[in-house]
Amino acid sequence: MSGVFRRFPMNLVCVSGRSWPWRVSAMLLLAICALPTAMAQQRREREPNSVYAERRAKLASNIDGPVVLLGYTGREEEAQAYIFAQDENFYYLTGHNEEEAALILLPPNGSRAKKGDWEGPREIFFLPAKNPSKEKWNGVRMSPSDPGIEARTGFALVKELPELRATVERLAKIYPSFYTILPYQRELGGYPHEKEVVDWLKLAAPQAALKDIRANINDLRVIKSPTELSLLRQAINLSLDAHFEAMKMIRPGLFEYQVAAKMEYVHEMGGAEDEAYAPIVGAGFNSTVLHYDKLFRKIEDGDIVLMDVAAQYSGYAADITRTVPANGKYTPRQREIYDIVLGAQNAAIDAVRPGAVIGCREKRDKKDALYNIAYNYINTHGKDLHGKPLGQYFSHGLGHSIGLNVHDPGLEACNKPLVPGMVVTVEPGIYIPEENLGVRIEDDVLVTESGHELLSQKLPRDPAEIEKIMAEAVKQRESGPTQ
Ligand SMILES: [Mn+2]
Repeated sequence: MSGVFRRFPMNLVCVSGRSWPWRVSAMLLLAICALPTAMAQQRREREPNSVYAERRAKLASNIDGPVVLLGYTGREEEAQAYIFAQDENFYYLTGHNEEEAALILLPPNGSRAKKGDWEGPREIFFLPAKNPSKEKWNGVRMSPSDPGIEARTGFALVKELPELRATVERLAKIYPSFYTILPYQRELGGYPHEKEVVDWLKLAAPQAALKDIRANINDLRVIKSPTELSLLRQAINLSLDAHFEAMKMIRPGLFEYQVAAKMEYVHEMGGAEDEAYAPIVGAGFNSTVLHYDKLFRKIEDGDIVLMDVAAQYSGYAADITRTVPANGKYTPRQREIYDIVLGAQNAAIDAVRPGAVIGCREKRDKKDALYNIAYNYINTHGKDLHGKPLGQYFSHGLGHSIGLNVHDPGLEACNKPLVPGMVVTVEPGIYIPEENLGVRIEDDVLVTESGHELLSQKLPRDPAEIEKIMAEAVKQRESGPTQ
C-alpha cells in the first residue's frame, strides 16, 4: 500500500476540496481549514470537539469510578512502512491521532466514592511534553505547553504524560474501582497494548478493582453520529468510484493486483488515507476464497472476478464487493448464480429496519433474521452440479457493523435489534470451488427511523447494467489511446 497520501498535508486538502467528486460536508471542511498549520501531522478530518465530549459524558454517566485509557505509543509495530494510527476506542473518545496520550474520566460529581471526592476536573487529558529534538525527526506534535491546547483538544485540563501515574495513585485513594479496557480472555491474554495498560494500572493502583469498559464503548460506537456518517459516506463514495473504474478496466490478461492498484489509486487520489482492509481481488477459483489476498493470478477469459475492496476515509471504513465477468459477459451459469445472490441480497436489504436482527449462521432459529432471509432464498433457488441446494455454499455471515473498524464492534450478538444510526453491510455470497465460481455482492446500509438507506446505491448491482458498463469501456479502449 502506498504511503504517499497518508502524509497528505491538510492545507492541500483544503485547496483541492472543491474538485472532489463527492461533496464534503461544509462544516467538516471548514473545521479542518481553520486549524493552525501545526496540525499538518494530523492527517484526518475530525468530528467537532463537542461530539467527542458528548461521548465521554455518556460513558462517565454510567460508572462509579475513574476510567483510565491509554492511546497507542507508536511503538506497536516495527515495520519501516508503519504509519501511526490511534487505538480505535481512544480515538472514538478523543479524536486524537498522535502517540502516547492518556485519558482519565471521572464519574459525575456527587457519585459515590470511598473517602471524600475528587475536587479537580472530571476529565484529564495527558500528552507527551514538548520535545523539539524528537520533532526534528518526526514533525510537530501537540503538547500540554502549546498555547490554546485546551480548545484544540477539547479538554479543560491537559497535563504532561508523566503526571498520569501520580494522578492515578491519588484517585486510587478515593475510588475502590477503576475502569479500563480489559484484554479478551480468549486471545491468550489479549492484545499486547491492552495487557500492558492493565499491567501498568495494577502497578499504579494495586488495591483498585479493575472493571471492563469495552462493552459500554461498543454500545456507543455502534450508533453513528451525523459527522461519523458524513465520513463514512466519503469512504463509501470513494469505494464506489474505485469499483466503477475497476469494472471499466477489467479484461483478460490483467493481473489481480493491477486491478487492486487502480482501485487504491482512485481511493487515495480522492482523499482516502488508506485502504479499509487488504484488498481482495479474486479471479476464477480465487473468487471462492473468502479472504483471498495474494492477488497473483492473471485474469483469464471466462473467469468471474470478485472484488472486495474499499477505502478508509479519516479513519472510517467502507466495505464493498462486486463480482463481474472478466470478458464483460457472464456465462449462463455465472449469471444464474449471480442472480440468486442478488435476489438474496435484495430480500435481506428490504428487511433492514429498526427492530430487525442480522442473525447468524450458527443460530438459525429466528425466521425473519436477515441471515435467514438470505439463506432461505439461496437454498430454495438453483442447485449445485449434484442437484443439491445451494445454502451450504453461503459460507459466512450476512453482515456486520462498519465504522472506525471494517468489522466495527457493537453487533457481535447476532440477535441484537438494529436501531436507527447503525450502518451495516449486507453481503450474501455463494462459493462453489468445484465450479471455480464465487459470487458475493456487498453493500453498506444505514438503518433509518423508517427503514433503511442504501448508502452504496450508486454502484450498479444489476448484471445487465454491469455488462453494459464493461461493453462501453471496451468500445472506448478500442477507439481511444491504449490505457
Ligand atoms: Mn464485509
